[in-house]
Amino acid sequence: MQRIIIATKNAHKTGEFRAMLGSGYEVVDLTAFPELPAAEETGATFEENSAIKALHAAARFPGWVLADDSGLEVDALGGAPGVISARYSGEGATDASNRERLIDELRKLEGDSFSARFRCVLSVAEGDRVLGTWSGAVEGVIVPQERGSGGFGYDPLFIPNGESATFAELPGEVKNRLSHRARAFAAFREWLSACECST
Ligand code: ITT
Repeated sequence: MQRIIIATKNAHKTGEFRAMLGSGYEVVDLTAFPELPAAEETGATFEENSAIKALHAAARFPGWVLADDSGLEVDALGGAPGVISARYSGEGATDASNRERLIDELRKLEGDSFSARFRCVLSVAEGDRVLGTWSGAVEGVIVPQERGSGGFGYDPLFIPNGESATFAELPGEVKNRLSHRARAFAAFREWLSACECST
């Protein structure tokens, strides 16, 4: 069985990668290494933070590591929360407190649905080198009331274009087909199958 290290402490992301990879892979994330300090996400873009996380883990583990930096951009908020999606509500932020802040910000505006997209940038690093970077996005709208209990993060507020349900209401298989992460991951897999290398 092939082993893949995902440089994340977000078990929801790992679960989605595990589902997208299918059987045949042993997927390990950083929750298995609680002593490992978190990478400092000081980048101004998803690309920079994805590379920071991949290199931070690759310095500590042999072989390849895959990192995911992702977030939500709401047009009416000038692209916020963007790269600070995980920390939108400040110190001690949780998914619930971040959603609450987003709803508060949107209630200050006119309208009841707001164009938005999720973005994901994946990086693979080995040692001190980033071997590749792949991006994916999914367009949709944000509604300012929570719907559904699946997924994580902003999923209960996000309806992807072409659907009438939020990512938290849609089955996981649907999210894992349409999502920003699925799209970035498909690009990564295409690269993987073209390059004569293995993890
Ligand atoms: P790691 O850095 O350990 O990977 P993290 O959750 O802090 O975990 P990010 O810095 O990439 O990861 O922040 C991503 C945030 O964007 C995440 O906490 C969610 O709030 C949001 N997000 C990303 N992908 C999402 C998705 O598929 N569904 C809902 N929200 C998502």
